[in-house]
Amino acid sequence: MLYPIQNSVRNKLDLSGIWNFKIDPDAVGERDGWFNGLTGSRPIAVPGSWNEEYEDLFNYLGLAWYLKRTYVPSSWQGQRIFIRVGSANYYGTVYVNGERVGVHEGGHLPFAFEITNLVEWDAENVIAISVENELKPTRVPSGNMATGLNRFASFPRTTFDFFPFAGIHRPVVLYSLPQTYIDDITVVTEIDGADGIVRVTTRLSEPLAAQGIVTLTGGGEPVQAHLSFQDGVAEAALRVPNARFWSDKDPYLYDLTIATDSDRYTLQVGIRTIAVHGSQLLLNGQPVQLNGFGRHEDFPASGKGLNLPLMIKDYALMRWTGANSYRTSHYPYSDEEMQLADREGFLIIDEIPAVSLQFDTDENIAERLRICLQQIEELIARDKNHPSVVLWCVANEPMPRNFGIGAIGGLKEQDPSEAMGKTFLEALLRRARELDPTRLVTLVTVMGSPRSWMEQCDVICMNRYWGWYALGGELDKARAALEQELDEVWEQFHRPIIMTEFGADTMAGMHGHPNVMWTEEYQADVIRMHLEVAAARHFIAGMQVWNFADFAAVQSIMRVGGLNMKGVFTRTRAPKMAAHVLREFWVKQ
Ligand code: BDP
Repeated sequence: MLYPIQNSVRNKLDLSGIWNFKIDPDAVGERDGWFNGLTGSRPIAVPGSWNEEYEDLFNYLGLAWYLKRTYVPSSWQGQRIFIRVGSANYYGTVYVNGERVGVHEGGHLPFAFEITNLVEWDAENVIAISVENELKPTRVPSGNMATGLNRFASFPRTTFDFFPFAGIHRPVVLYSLPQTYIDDITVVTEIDGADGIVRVTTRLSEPLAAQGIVTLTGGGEPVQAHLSFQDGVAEAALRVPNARFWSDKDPYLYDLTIATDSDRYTLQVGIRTIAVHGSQLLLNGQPVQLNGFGRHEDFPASGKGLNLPLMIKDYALMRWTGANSYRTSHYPYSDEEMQLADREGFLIIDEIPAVSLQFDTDENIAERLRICLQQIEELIARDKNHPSVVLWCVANEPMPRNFGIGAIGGLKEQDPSEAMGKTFLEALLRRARELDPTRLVTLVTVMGSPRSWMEQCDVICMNRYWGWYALGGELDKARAALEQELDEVWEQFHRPIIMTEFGADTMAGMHGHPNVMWTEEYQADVIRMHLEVAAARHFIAGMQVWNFADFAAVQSIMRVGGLNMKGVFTRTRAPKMAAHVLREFWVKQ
């Protein structure tokens, strides 16, 4: 799915701003024609999460309506017009001038509908979007169901540890395209000595025979190839002599332009390869470490809404710690984040929203599998051309049925959901590999889950809380347990390991001597211990601290003030002591 751009042929109109808003707890809006206008509405920001904007809506996850009136520029007449929603969490329905144009299920991924025949050219158009984020066992991620963690009752009843923010979280744009347009581009790069090879597959909106040109600019002489479309598809391979390869240290981007008789699209392209060799991850054939964080799209007032100044600040702070990588825990981040990662040289583990998958009833499992496969397809369609994305992650912490705090640190007996989970997870890994054989594929495991779930991963990704949920306060024992587990996993799989989570909740400003749990000193010690253990092991290919910043979780006895405080920065981005420890290890002098 190509990101809408403005150029000499294509147009876009960003509808971000203040919209009218009204909740619809009794779901009468469709019957009563709310798509034509909202009475008694209040203002709301798009993008944004309503839970952060209005105190009385903090816990509201039901149906709500957004409405905006806009002219469509008359210069767009004769073109095809689309509406695109960057993310509506969880279920969005779009109406244009009273017509229901489409629905989308699942948050954090964009969707678009053609609306050419519905546009009014001489009047304002009424755009309405209804969104609801009910927590249900059949959704991904799931909610309102029994889990091993229910004894720590939380509200709202998620199965996952972040606040289920609701709303339109990314921009809504109208865009125009020519009658026959470039519908999709897939770029695959290879390295041949000093040269780069850029393979480009382009698909038109119609299955036509046509001609075009692909041009790569940005390094010396432009490189061009002719495109001959058969049934709407054309392929070309460009050889770039003495190419400048994209990496975290030199994130060099070329411009790739496809031009046909009617359309034109420019994409930023990085020439790079990613592979696993023995215990190492290789970027352009050289060993690389993925050091950084698990993060969240989360901030006061904006919630999960796209927040551009925050994005810039977060990248600057990550750089300041010396990080070169993060995981989009626990859902795809915005298009704009991925573009910035390309430009700033971050190596991304790109994850679908499959957090805390449960293996309960056959019906629920079948439904979740359908949604996960859809999410993998949509994610890869959106992000396949980003050089920053090096790994697809198809699940975070799928939950063994016997999971419980008691089992953390060692689920020894056979879990009843092991076989079921393995079949499910391997179906996801397989699908991701089929759709993109050029990247690595993984899933992230929880402490105590069956090791067999890791078998088909290219890279082993482990979340481990030695020194926090297990052996808290006993860092010597925690170190020994961590060392033993890492060594065992290496012995079993002989594949690179990335610790995708480790850390400790920490109340900023709380200090202690001795360094007890929750103090800044304790978090600094936990992180130092992990980085030392990793440094002594050749098979560790990355260390990602949980979490970059404190973030909104649900209310529970585990989460002071409703926050997960494992951030090395506070929610408003002040560093804790641990941030300085990261600099000691990661900032190369
Ligand atoms: C892991 C989850 C993450 C949580 C973290 C924690 O992957 O979402 O926030 O633990 O408990 O289980 O802090």
